[in-house]
Amino acid sequence: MLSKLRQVFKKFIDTASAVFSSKEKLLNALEELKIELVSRDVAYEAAEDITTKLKTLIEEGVVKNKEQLVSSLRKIILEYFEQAESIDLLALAKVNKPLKVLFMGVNGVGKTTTIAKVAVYLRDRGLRPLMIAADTFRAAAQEQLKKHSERTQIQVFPGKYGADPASVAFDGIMYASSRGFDVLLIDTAGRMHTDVDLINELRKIVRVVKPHLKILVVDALTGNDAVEQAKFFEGAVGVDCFIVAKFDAYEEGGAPISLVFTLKRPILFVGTGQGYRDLKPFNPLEYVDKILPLEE
Ligand SMILES: Nc1nc2c(ncn2[C@@H]2O[C@H](COP(=O)(O)OP(=O)(O)OP(=O)(O)O)[C@@H](O)[C@H]2O)c(=O)[nH]1
Ligand SMILES: [Mg+2]
Repeated sequence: MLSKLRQVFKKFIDTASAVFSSKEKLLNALEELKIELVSRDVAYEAAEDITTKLKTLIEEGVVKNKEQLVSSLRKIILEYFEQAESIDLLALAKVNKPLKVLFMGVNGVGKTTTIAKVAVYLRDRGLRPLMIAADTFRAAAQEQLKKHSERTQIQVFPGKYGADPASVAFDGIMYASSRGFDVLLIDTAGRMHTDVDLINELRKIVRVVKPHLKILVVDALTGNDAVEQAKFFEGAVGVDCFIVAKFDAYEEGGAPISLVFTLKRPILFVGTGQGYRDLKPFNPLEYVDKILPLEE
Protein backbone atom coordinates (compact mmCIF):
# COMPACT_ATOMS: atom_id res chain seq x y z
CA MET A 1 0.00 0.00 0.00
CA LEU A 2 1.14 3.56 -0.81
CA SER A 3 4.55 2.35 -1.95
CA LYS A 4 4.97 4.74 -4.86
CA LEU A 5 4.44 7.89 -2.83
CA ARG A 6 6.83 6.54 -0.21
CA GLN A 7 9.44 6.02 -2.94
CA VAL A 8 8.98 9.59 -4.16
CA PHE A 9 9.63 10.99 -0.70
CA LYS A 10 12.51 8.63 -0.07
CA LYS A 11 14.22 9.60 -3.30
CA PHE A 12 13.76 13.30 -2.55
CA ILE A 13 15.04 12.98 1.01
CA ASP A 14 18.12 11.04 -0.09
CA THR A 15 18.87 13.49 -2.90
CA ALA A 16 18.21 16.62 -0.86
CA SER A 17 20.23 15.43 2.14
CA ALA A 18 23.23 14.93 -0.10
CA VAL A 19 23.09 18.45 -1.56
CA PHE A 20 22.28 20.67 1.41
CA SER A 21 25.28 22.87 0.67
CA SER A 22 24.12 23.71 -2.85
CA LYS A 23 21.07 25.94 -3.00
CA GLU A 24 20.66 25.37 -6.71
CA LYS A 25 20.67 21.60 -6.38
CA LEU A 26 18.23 21.79 -3.50
CA LEU A 27 15.82 23.90 -5.53
CA ASN A 28 16.09 21.41 -8.37
CA ALA A 29 15.31 18.57 -6.02
CA LEU A 30 12.26 20.44 -4.72
CA GLU A 31 11.03 21.09 -8.24
CA GLU A 32 11.51 17.41 -9.07
CA LEU A 33 9.61 16.48 -5.90
CA LYS A 34 6.66 18.63 -6.93
CA ILE A 35 6.40 16.96 -10.33
CA GLU A 36 6.71 13.48 -8.87
CA LEU A 37 4.11 14.16 -6.19
CA VAL A 38 1.64 15.16 -8.89
CA SER A 39 2.37 11.93 -10.74
CA ARG A 40 1.42 10.01 -7.58
CA ASP A 41 -2.06 11.54 -7.23
CA VAL A 42 -1.12 14.55 -5.12
CA ALA A 43 -3.23 17.44 -6.46
CA TYR A 44 -1.07 20.15 -8.05
CA GLU A 45 -2.10 22.80 -5.50
CA ALA A 46 -1.22 20.46 -2.65
CA ALA A 47 2.13 19.52 -4.20
CA GLU A 48 2.93 23.20 -4.64
CA ASP A 49 1.94 23.98 -1.08
CA ILE A 50 4.10 21.17 0.30
CA THR A 51 7.19 22.17 -1.67
CA THR A 52 6.75 25.91 -1.06
CA LYS A 53 6.46 25.41 2.70
CA LEU A 54 9.50 23.15 2.71
CA LYS A 55 11.50 25.62 0.65
CA THR A 56 10.71 28.39 3.13
CA LEU A 57 11.81 26.20 6.05
CA ILE A 58 15.07 25.41 4.26
CA GLU A 59 15.70 29.05 3.41
CA GLU A 60 15.01 30.11 6.98
CA GLY A 61 17.58 27.59 8.14
CA VAL A 62 15.00 25.60 10.13
CA VAL A 63 15.64 22.49 8.07
CA LYS A 64 19.33 21.62 7.85
CA ASN A 65 19.56 17.84 7.76
CA LYS A 66 17.81 14.63 6.82
CA GLU A 67 15.92 14.17 10.10
CA GLN A 68 14.57 17.71 9.94
CA LEU A 69 13.51 17.18 6.33
CA VAL A 70 11.50 14.11 7.28
CA SER A 71 9.92 15.67 10.33
CA SER A 72 9.01 18.88 8.48
CA LEU A 73 7.37 17.00 5.64
CA ARG A 74 5.44 14.89 8.13
CA LYS A 75 4.30 18.00 9.95
CA ILE A 76 3.22 19.81 6.77
CA ILE A 77 1.11 16.85 5.68
CA LEU A 78 -0.34 16.12 9.12
CA GLU A 79 -1.49 19.73 9.32
CA TYR A 80 -3.73 19.23 6.30
CA PHE A 81 -5.52 16.43 8.10
CA GLU A 82 -5.73 18.47 11.30
CA GLN A 83 -7.38 21.33 9.41
CA ALA A 84 -10.29 19.07 8.51
CA GLU A 85 -12.62 18.91 11.48
CA SER A 86 -12.91 15.28 12.52
CA ILE A 87 -16.22 13.43 12.47
CA ASP A 88 -17.12 10.80 15.04
CA LEU A 89 -19.79 8.57 13.55
CA LEU A 90 -20.60 6.81 16.82
CA ALA A 91 -20.90 10.08 18.73
CA LEU A 92 -23.19 11.48 16.03
CA ALA A 93 -25.35 8.36 16.23
CA LYS A 94 -25.79 8.97 19.96
CA VAL A 95 -27.24 12.44 19.53
CA ASN A 96 -29.29 11.96 16.36
CA LYS A 97 -31.97 9.29 16.46
CA PRO A 98 -31.86 7.97 13.87
CA LEU A 99 -28.73 9.29 12.22
CA LYS A 100 -29.34 9.72 8.49
CA VAL A 101 -26.30 9.04 6.34
CA LEU A 102 -26.32 9.48 2.59
CA PHE A 103 -23.77 7.69 0.42
CA MET A 104 -22.96 9.18 -2.96
CA GLY A 105 -20.32 8.95 -5.65
CA VAL A 106 -19.67 8.15 -9.28
CA ASN A 107 -20.36 4.75 -10.81
CA GLY A 108 -18.66 1.70 -9.41
CA VAL A 109 -16.54 3.38 -6.76
CA GLY A 110 -17.77 1.04 -4.03
CA LYS A 111 -20.82 2.76 -2.48
CA THR A 112 -23.03 -0.28 -2.01
CA THR A 113 -20.24 -2.50 -0.68
CA THR A 114 -19.17 0.29 1.66
CA ILE A 115 -22.70 0.64 3.05
CA ALA A 116 -22.73 -3.03 4.00
CA LYS A 117 -19.31 -2.61 5.65
CA VAL A 118 -20.38 0.48 7.58
CA ALA A 119 -23.54 -1.36 8.66
CA VAL A 120 -21.43 -4.23 10.04
CA TYR A 121 -19.06 -1.74 11.68
CA LEU A 122 -21.98 -0.08 13.47
CA ARG A 123 -23.61 -3.34 14.52
CA ASP A 124 -20.27 -4.57 15.89
CA ARG A 125 -20.41 -1.50 18.13
CA GLY A 126 -23.88 -2.14 19.44
CA LEU A 127 -25.93 0.00 17.07
CA ARG A 128 -28.89 -0.96 14.90
CA PRO A 129 -28.40 0.10 11.29
CA LEU A 130 -30.91 -0.02 8.45
CA MET A 131 -29.72 -0.01 4.85
CA ILE A 132 -32.05 1.87 2.51
CA ALA A 133 -31.84 0.86 -1.16
CA ALA A 134 -32.50 4.18 -2.88
CA ASP A 135 -30.54 3.19 -5.99
CA THR A 136 -33.54 2.52 -8.19
CA PHE A 137 -31.63 3.33 -11.35
CA ARG A 138 -29.68 0.14 -11.79
CA ALA A 139 -31.75 -3.06 -11.76
CA ALA A 140 -29.06 -5.09 -10.02
CA ALA A 141 -28.56 -2.56 -7.23
CA GLN A 142 -31.56 -3.77 -5.23
CA GLU A 143 -30.43 -7.38 -5.50
CA GLN A 144 -26.93 -6.44 -4.45
CA LEU A 145 -28.07 -4.83 -1.22
CA LYS A 146 -30.47 -7.70 -0.54
CA LYS A 147 -27.58 -10.12 -0.88
CA HIS A 148 -25.56 -8.09 1.60
CA SER A 149 -28.57 -8.12 3.89
CA GLU A 150 -28.85 -11.92 3.73
CA ARG A 151 -25.15 -12.40 4.36
CA THR A 152 -24.84 -9.88 7.17
CA GLN A 153 -28.32 -10.32 8.65
CA ILE A 154 -28.69 -6.56 8.63
CA GLN A 155 -32.05 -5.35 7.46
CA VAL A 156 -32.55 -3.57 4.17
CA PHE A 157 -35.44 -1.34 3.19
CA PRO A 158 -35.97 -2.07 -0.51
CA GLY A 159 -37.00 0.23 -3.32
CA LYS A 160 -38.52 -0.62 -6.67
CA TYR A 161 -36.51 -0.46 -9.86
CA GLY A 162 -37.47 2.76 -11.61
CA ALA A 163 -39.14 4.32 -8.53
CA ASP A 164 -38.34 7.84 -7.38
CA PRO A 165 -35.27 7.41 -5.13
CA ALA A 166 -36.21 10.37 -2.96
CA SER A 167 -39.54 8.75 -2.11
CA VAL A 168 -37.87 5.39 -1.44
CA ALA A 169 -35.50 7.14 0.95
CA PHE A 170 -38.41 9.01 2.55
CA ASP A 171 -40.43 5.80 2.97
CA GLY A 172 -37.37 4.15 4.48
CA ILE A 173 -37.03 6.93 7.01
CA MET A 174 -40.73 6.67 7.88
CA TYR A 175 -40.43 2.91 8.23
CA ALA A 176 -37.45 3.31 10.55
CA SER A 177 -38.98 6.02 12.69
CA SER A 178 -40.85 3.91 15.19
CA ARG A 179 -38.73 0.79 14.98
CA GLY A 180 -35.69 1.70 17.00
CA PHE A 181 -33.04 1.94 14.30
CA ASP A 182 -30.00 4.01 15.23
CA VAL A 183 -28.48 4.72 11.83
CA LEU A 184 -30.01 4.82 8.34
CA LEU A 185 -27.54 4.15 5.55
CA ILE A 186 -28.96 5.37 2.26
CA ASP A 187 -27.57 3.97 -0.97
CA THR A 188 -27.80 6.03 -4.15
CA ALA A 189 -27.14 5.35 -7.80
CA GLY A 190 -23.69 6.11 -9.17
CA ARG A 191 -23.62 9.31 -11.16
CA MET A 192 -21.22 11.42 -13.18
CA HIS A 193 -21.24 15.18 -13.36
CA THR A 194 -22.49 14.86 -16.92
CA ASP A 195 -25.69 13.11 -15.76
CA VAL A 196 -27.74 16.26 -15.30
CA ASP A 197 -30.93 14.36 -14.47
CA LEU A 198 -29.19 12.17 -11.93
CA ILE A 199 -27.57 15.17 -10.30
CA ASN A 200 -30.92 16.93 -9.97
CA GLU A 201 -32.28 13.73 -8.55
CA LEU A 202 -29.48 13.71 -5.96
CA ARG A 203 -30.36 17.29 -5.01
CA LYS A 204 -33.95 16.18 -4.52
CA ILE A 205 -32.89 13.24 -2.34
CA VAL A 206 -30.87 15.64 -0.18
CA ARG A 207 -33.81 18.05 0.12
CA VAL A 208 -36.19 15.28 1.12
CA VAL A 209 -33.90 13.24 3.36
CA LYS A 210 -32.03 16.12 5.06
CA PRO A 211 -29.12 13.82 5.86
CA HIS A 212 -26.97 14.50 8.90
CA LEU A 213 -24.01 13.28 6.94
CA LYS A 214 -23.30 13.25 3.21
CA ILE A 215 -20.48 10.85 2.50
CA LEU A 216 -18.67 10.88 -0.81
CA VAL A 217 -17.26 7.47 -1.62
CA VAL A 218 -14.25 7.62 -3.91
CA ASP A 219 -12.21 4.87 -5.48
CA ALA A 220 -8.55 5.30 -4.57
CA LEU A 221 -7.57 3.87 -7.93
CA THR A 222 -9.24 6.77 -9.76
CA GLY A 223 -6.16 8.86 -9.10
CA ASN A 224 -6.39 12.60 -9.57
CA ASP A 225 -9.94 12.37 -10.83
CA ALA A 226 -11.03 11.77 -7.23
CA VAL A 227 -10.38 15.45 -6.57
CA GLU A 228 -12.52 16.49 -9.53
CA GLN A 229 -15.31 14.28 -8.19
CA ALA A 230 -14.94 15.84 -4.74
CA LYS A 231 -15.17 19.37 -6.14
CA PHE A 232 -18.15 18.45 -8.24
CA PHE A 233 -20.20 16.82 -5.48
CA GLU A 234 -19.24 19.62 -3.09
CA GLY A 235 -20.65 22.12 -5.57
CA ALA A 236 -23.78 20.10 -6.30
CA VAL A 237 -24.95 19.08 -2.81
CA GLY A 238 -22.05 19.47 -0.37
CA VAL A 239 -19.73 16.79 1.02
CA ASP A 240 -19.21 16.25 4.76
CA CYS A 241 -16.54 13.57 4.59
CA PHE A 242 -15.01 10.87 2.45
CA ILE A 243 -14.64 7.15 2.41
CA VAL A 244 -11.81 5.98 0.20
CA ALA A 245 -12.56 2.50 -1.15
CA LYS A 246 -10.07 0.03 -2.63
CA PHE A 247 -7.25 1.35 -0.48
CA ASP A 248 -5.88 -2.19 -0.22
CA ALA A 249 -4.80 -2.09 -3.85
CA TYR A 250 -3.60 1.50 -3.76
CA GLU A 251 0.08 2.08 -4.47
CA GLU A 252 0.18 5.62 -5.89
CA GLY A 253 -0.60 7.08 -2.49
CA GLY A 254 -1.52 10.75 -2.86
CA ALA A 255 -5.34 10.67 -2.94
CA PRO A 256 -5.89 11.24 0.83
CA ILE A 257 -3.71 14.37 0.77
CA SER A 258 -5.48 15.71 -2.32
CA LEU A 259 -9.00 15.14 -1.06
CA VAL A 260 -8.44 16.62 2.37
CA PHE A 261 -6.33 19.51 1.07
CA THR A 262 -8.95 20.41 -1.53
CA LEU A 263 -12.18 20.24 0.50
CA LYS A 264 -10.85 20.48 4.07
CA ARG A 265 -13.08 17.56 4.97
CA PRO A 266 -11.95 14.42 6.76
CA ILE A 267 -11.66 10.86 5.54
CA LEU A 268 -13.86 8.73 7.74
CA PHE A 269 -12.83 5.27 6.61
CA VAL A 270 -10.76 3.48 4.03
CA GLY A 271 -11.93 0.26 2.40
CA THR A 272 -9.26 -2.39 2.60
CA GLY A 273 -10.77 -5.36 0.79
CA GLN A 274 -13.98 -7.06 -0.22
CA GLY A 275 -14.86 -8.53 3.19
CA TYR A 276 -17.43 -6.92 5.47
CA ARG A 277 -14.83 -6.06 8.07
CA ASP A 278 -12.38 -4.64 5.54
CA LEU A 279 -13.11 -1.09 6.62
CA LYS A 280 -10.72 0.88 8.80
CA PRO A 281 -11.07 4.32 10.34
CA PHE A 282 -8.60 6.51 8.50
CA ASN A 283 -5.71 7.41 10.76
CA PRO A 284 -3.61 10.34 9.45
CA LEU A 285 -0.62 9.44 11.61
CA GLU A 286 -0.57 5.86 10.33
CA TYR A 287 -0.81 7.20 6.79
CA VAL A 288 2.10 9.57 7.32
CA ASP A 289 4.10 6.78 8.98
CA LYS A 290 3.67 4.77 5.78
CA ILE A 291 4.63 7.48 3.30
CA LEU A 292 7.27 9.21 5.43
CA PRO A 293 8.61 6.66 7.91
CA LEU A 294 10.70 8.16 10.72
CA GLU A 295 13.43 5.61 10.29
CA GLU A 296 14.47 4.04 7.05
N1 LIG B 1 -10.49 -4.49 -3.16
C1 LIG B 1 -11.55 -3.77 -2.84
N2 LIG B 1 -12.65 -3.83 -3.60
C2 LIG B 1 -13.72 -3.08 -3.26
C3 LIG B 1 -13.69 -2.22 -2.12
N3 LIG B 1 -14.89 -1.58 -2.06
C4 LIG B 1 -15.62 -2.04 -3.10
N4 LIG B 1 -14.93 -2.93 -3.83
C5 LIG B 1 -15.37 -3.63 -5.04
O1 LIG B 1 -15.70 -2.67 -6.04
C6 LIG B 1 -16.75 -3.17 -6.88
C7 LIG B 1 -17.85 -2.13 -7.03
O2 LIG B 1 -18.47 -1.97 -5.79
P1 LIG B 1 -19.96 -1.45 -5.58
O3 LIG B 1 -20.17 -1.41 -4.12
O4 LIG B 1 -20.92 -2.22 -6.39
O5 LIG B 1 -19.83 0.02 -6.16
P2 LIG B 1 -20.99 1.11 -6.34
O6 LIG B 1 -20.34 2.43 -6.14
O7 LIG B 1 -22.13 0.80 -5.45
O8 LIG B 1 -21.39 0.91 -7.86
P3 LIG B 1 -22.68 1.54 -8.62
O9 LIG B 1 -23.85 1.37 -7.71
O10 LIG B 1 -22.78 0.74 -9.87
O11 LIG B 1 -22.36 2.98 -8.89
C8 LIG B 1 -17.21 -4.47 -6.25
O12 LIG B 1 -16.64 -5.55 -6.96
C9 LIG B 1 -16.66 -4.39 -4.83
O13 LIG B 1 -16.42 -5.65 -4.27
C10 LIG B 1 -12.49 -2.16 -1.34
O14 LIG B 1 -12.36 -1.43 -0.35
N5 LIG B 1 -11.45 -2.95 -1.75
MG1 LIG C 1 -24.15 0.64 -5.88
